[in-house]
Amino acid sequence: MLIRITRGWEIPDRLATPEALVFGRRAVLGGTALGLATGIAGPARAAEPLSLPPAMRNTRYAPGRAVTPEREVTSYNNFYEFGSHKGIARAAQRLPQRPWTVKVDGLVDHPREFGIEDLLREMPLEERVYRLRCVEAWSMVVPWTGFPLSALLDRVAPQSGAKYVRFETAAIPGVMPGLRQSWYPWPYIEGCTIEEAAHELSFLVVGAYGKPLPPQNGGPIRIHQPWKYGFKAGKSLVRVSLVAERPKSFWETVQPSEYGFWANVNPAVPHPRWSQATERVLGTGELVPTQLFNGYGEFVAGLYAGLENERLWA
Ligand SMILES: Nc1nc2c(c(=O)[nH]1)N[C@H]1C(S)=C(S)[C@@H](COP(=O)(O)O)O[C@H]1N2
Ligand SMILES: [Mo]
Repeated sequence: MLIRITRGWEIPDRLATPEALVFGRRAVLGGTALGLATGIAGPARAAEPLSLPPAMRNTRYAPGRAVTPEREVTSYNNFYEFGSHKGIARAAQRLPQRPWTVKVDGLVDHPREFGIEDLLREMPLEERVYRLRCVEAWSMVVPWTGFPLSALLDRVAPQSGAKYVRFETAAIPGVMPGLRQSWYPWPYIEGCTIEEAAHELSFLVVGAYGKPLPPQNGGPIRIHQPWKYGFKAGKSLVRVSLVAERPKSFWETVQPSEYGFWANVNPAVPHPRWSQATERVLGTGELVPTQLFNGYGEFVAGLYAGLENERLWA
């Protein structure tokens, strides 16, 4: 299903300039804008404007839908650490983006703490236009810059006992007002199997729209596995651990009857309180049919052979 995406959203200069060059320039501009925004909104700010190295688009994963306008993606967010509503973008500007480290540890031969700048320099950056389908039945299409999770795992050499990957995200009380909602099991944890983590589609995201990933979208680094519901996509990662036991996620702890470990998108399996058959497209408001594995079945269905007795869909 390789449908050419609509080009109507693209800015005119991108049509006339090689993408890598455009992204290089836009990254610098975007970084400056973000640096200024951060300076206005909060006390913690990077002295240097953030920037993102240029990255070529990988066209293997055509989204089959138009890219969602950037302003929608950066202003309609789920990030409970900043509040349990969609309008957290401004508050999230207080999340310091530099320095930032991600500890990669657990059952690995070479545990290491990576600075975000090390990752930007060392990892094979590319752009992928992925869909994101929230369990709340809305969706979006975003050009993310990032690198395969497998590239990070290769660096630390997982041991044979590593069966799962646990993602831990930032929890900074002075910066994140949502943490005062003490009935939630902070920090926000997510996880997947080692096979899912090694899959080519599992992507660590460090940018969006050719610019550094904004804090409200999980800057400076988040995970995205586009065949799963959006709540699996932990934002602002601080630790990635290879473990023997299945991690228990934030939402699984809060409401196990509604949110499980696998959470693969399936239009035929309703949420206990609503249908998952269709989704509302951010930006246009259009209602479209939801696809099995969010349309990525040709890539990922094989991961689940023999797991039919698992609760794969919620
Ligand atoms: N740390 C953290 N990560 C999170 C969340 C959150 O509340 N906290 N919300 C999740 C949910 S439910 C969704 S749909 C996506 C939303 O990503 P977006 O705001 O970039 O669209 O982030 C996911 N990652
Ligand atoms: Mo979500």
